Amino acid sequence: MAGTDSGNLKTVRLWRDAALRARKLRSNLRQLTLSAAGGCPGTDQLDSPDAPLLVLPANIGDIEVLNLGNNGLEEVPDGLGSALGSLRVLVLRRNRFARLPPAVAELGHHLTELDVSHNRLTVLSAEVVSALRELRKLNLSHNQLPALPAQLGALIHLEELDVSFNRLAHLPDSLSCLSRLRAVDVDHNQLTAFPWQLLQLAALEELDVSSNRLRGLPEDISALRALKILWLSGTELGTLPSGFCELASLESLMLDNNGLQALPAQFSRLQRLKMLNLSSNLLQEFPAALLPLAGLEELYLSRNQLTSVPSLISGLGRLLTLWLDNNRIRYLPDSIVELTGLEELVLQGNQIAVLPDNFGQLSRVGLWKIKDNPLIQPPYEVCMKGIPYIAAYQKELAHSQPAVQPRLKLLLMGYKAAGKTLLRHCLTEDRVEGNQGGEDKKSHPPSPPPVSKGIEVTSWTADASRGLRFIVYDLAGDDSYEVIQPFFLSPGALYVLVVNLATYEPLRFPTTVGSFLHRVGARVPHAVVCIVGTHADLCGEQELEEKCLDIHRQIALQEKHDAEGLSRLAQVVDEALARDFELRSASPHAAYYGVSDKNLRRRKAHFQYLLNHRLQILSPVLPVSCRDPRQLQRLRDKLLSVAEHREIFPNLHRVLPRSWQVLEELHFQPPQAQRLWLSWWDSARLGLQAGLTEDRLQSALSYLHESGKLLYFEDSPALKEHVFHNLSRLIDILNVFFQRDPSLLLHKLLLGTSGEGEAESRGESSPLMAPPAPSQDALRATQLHHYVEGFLLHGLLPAHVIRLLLKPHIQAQQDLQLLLELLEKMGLCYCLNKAKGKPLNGSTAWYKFPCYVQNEVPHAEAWINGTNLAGQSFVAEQLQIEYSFPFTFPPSLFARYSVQINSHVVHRSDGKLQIFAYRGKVPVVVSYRPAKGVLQPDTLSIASHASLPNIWTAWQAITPLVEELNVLLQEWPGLHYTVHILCSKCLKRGSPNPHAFPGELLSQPRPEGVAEIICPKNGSERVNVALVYPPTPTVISPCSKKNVGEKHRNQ
Ligand SMILES: Nc1nc2c(ncn2[C@@H]2O[C@H](COP(=O)(O)OP(=O)(O)OP(=O)(O)O)[C@@H](O)[C@H]2O)c(=O)[nH]1
Ligand SMILES: [Mg+2]
Repeated sequence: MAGTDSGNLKTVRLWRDAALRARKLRSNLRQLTLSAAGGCPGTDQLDSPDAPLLVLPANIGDIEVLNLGNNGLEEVPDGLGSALGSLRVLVLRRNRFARLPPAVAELGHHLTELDVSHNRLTVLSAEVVSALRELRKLNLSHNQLPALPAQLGALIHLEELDVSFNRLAHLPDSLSCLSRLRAVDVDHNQLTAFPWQLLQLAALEELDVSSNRLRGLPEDISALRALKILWLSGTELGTLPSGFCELASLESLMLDNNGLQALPAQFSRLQRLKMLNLSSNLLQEFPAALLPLAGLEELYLSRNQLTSVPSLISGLGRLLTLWLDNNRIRYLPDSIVELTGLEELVLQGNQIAVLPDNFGQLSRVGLWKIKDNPLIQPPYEVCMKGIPYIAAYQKELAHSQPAVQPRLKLLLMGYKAAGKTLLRHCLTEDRVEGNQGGEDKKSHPPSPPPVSKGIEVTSWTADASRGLRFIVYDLAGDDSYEVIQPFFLSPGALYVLVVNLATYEPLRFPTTVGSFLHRVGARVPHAVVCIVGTHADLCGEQELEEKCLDIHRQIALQEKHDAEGLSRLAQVVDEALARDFELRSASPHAAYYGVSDKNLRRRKAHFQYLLNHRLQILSPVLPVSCRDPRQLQRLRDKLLSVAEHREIFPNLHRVLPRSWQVLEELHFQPPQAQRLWLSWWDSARLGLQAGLTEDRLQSALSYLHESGKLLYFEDSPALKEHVFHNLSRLIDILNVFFQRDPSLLLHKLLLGTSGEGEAESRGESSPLMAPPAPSQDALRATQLHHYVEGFLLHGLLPAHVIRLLLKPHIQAQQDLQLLLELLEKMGLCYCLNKAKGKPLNGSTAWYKFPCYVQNEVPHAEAWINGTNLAGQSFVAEQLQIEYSFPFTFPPSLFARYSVQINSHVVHRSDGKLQIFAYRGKVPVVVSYRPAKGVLQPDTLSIASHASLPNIWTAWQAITPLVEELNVLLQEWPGLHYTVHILCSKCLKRGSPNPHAFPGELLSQPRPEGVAEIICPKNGSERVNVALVYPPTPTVISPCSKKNVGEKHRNQ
């Protein structure tokens, strides 16, 4: 019926009543359902030019219920009127009738129910209507009726009338004569005032007038004394007349999506009210008139402007459901815990920082939503887990001495040689580059650039007096680290984007600033970012000012461009939602053709989320010279003040339970401190020592992850079993592979081999080398050089060479195995010649690091049959799913994806931008096309082909790959991307710009009764439905986001 929310809120109870009613009327009747589908297999009834013919079987004179729904009919079968002498119920819904079939009039003297909904009626014939004099139930919804005939008033037995979703601007006067009407639906029409005719219907129990522009209600609405259910959603009401409060029978009332700022004082007279929906209004105060409504069971106040909840709310003792989300509520009254019957409590999107004590009393709450609140006590991680955890936390807090431990994760990001590392040293070691401050810079040129050590992490006690510590992550700027950087970006951190002002120029904004902001925003929506400009000593005063201003201006432009782009896209979704699903599915030209309301609402919600969680960029740009102690001090002070700002980092000052602190200490004590990582079980054991049961450990680990102390990827199925507490060792190991420097790699290998002889004598096998002998040194170096080359060109390394590289980190053979498994789980490499979990039987395992693959195209031999390498046309039908990324493409997504799909494919061959492989015997191609200017965004596509009868094999080949990409993309909750299914016909023709069907269709079942879809690019061409919809829908809608990466922030 009414708008989105009310759709959810039309409670089970209402539906159940309706279903019962329908069954009551139809019990024990002889029924017949006729369908044309069996007669003409494979025809597309909605689009075929000839309407199907239905033939009535003989001897149906005693049939009482006839269902002709869903047949694409324009006329009823011949002889219908005469053949059905006993018919009482006729269902004609979902056909193509433009008028009421005259034959219906012949049934008039015995027909009690008629359903002509979802047709194309533009007019009702007075003659047919007046013949239906026995009718009790009439459904005309979802047609195009501009008016109803006066003869409707002659149907004096009518009890239920549904004329919703038409174009009615008025109702006929005669309607007021239908004194037996119990239920009327006139929602979604074009009424401009409350129809006076309805006021005469004293028997009316259910009325839906939603989505009409009523703008007000008449005072004498009080006449509807029998009314139990009233829908007034989206009717542009600003106030309610006092007569409204006389509707003493009301049990369910929908007033959502109006402009109500208050309720009349007498509202409390509606004592029978059980369900009240006041969502999406303009209430600034909790209406006091609700407090005496002791019978209320469901109360919805979402999306208003409430700032508080009165403590008298505890008087609503029967409340089962309370929705208060998306208001401005800062705290809850202590008495709320007295609502012990509550089953649903929805509080997300408010300003709540502290929950009242004894929350555990609300133990019946099953639906609990609290995300998007600045929670401090209990901490966010605990609140997200639900009431029992909150209860346990509150209990512990009451019995232990809490500790405050302010600590913030700080990430230094930026283009290579921006000055991150020097800045980190100068800030954290209280040192000044060149010692002399800024005074005599001429005589002390900056020291030569040190070789970047890669990513580093250090702890910095920035303010000893307050005990404030930063855990500083220095994320090396070279492209080769892109694939591992995202692992370190987590919510709740302070991001410092470092820009070299000496080399900055406006044209370099996208590479040195813009892309980093996009990246952070895509990974950690709503992150807090400061921009620091280094090398200020090398710039003149005016130059400095101009460059800082330019950065500032371009950031604002980029933000504006992105936000406007998103708003426009959200608007298109809104427009699609405003149209009926049927209408949207009637033409493939329509935006979001065939996409279900549910998928559209999800998409809308995601746009809203993206718009509400833009980066928090703290301006202005802070210029600094690492040679000037005063400027460094100013920057330190600035970072401290940002960290201390309670609105920016409310979590920093929260009180933590003692057990969390003990847990942290235990992780960093020997012997576990030395280990590279702990398994989740090891951590759980430490948790028990600290007094944390297993179920409460998760929150503590999430806290340690967010505050930078360790890495714990609770949302990654592959990594959540590990707790990475030994950060510097983990990072050292990762750096080994991503320092793309041949001489350094060679050096490491040579160092690695130097102890080989000892290893041999201890009986460890070394497949690569014999014991060192001076004559073999040169040979060995050449061989190693060869491996290094292969690595940097093709990303290939054999296990024994990896072992040499990791020498310092490996004590035993199994260490290497564990490390290789870890690299695989992180999606950094895969084993070329080993099936998962199977031993290699002595042969050398080769590992492939896709981020190093340099060859432009894969070796084409692997790809045969119907090849489209050079754009020739295909013999078979081609399936292609295309993901496009209009704002930013996640760094190294292609390389990560390349690893992720390995378990699904065989005979693969990899290029820098393409992978050819097989799923069983079916070929698949994954291609990445980098952006070309603003008009052509980055795209990633997955394709396969097969003949039409076997097209399911191609779907089987690509569907798991699509699902895998959807999972990977959930690591980027702030990313906007679109998914499309490219038109096979266009692809076959070799069209450079094939039509794109919405990717949401992948997660929807094939529409019933549709065999072909017209391709809008070439209006007459029909695409088989099997080329657009997969045989079984995918589990995750490609465009929906679970926000997995941010789960504990957003559930
Ligand atoms: N004159 C001057 N030189 C600086 C300043 N900051 C950094 N440098 C120099 O700039 C060069 C690059 O600095 P790094 O700190 O290594 O840059 P980075 O951002 O860590 O680089 P990557 O680790 O490769 O991403 C070094 O030679 C630094 O000494 C500064 O404020 N003034
Ligand atoms: Mg550096």
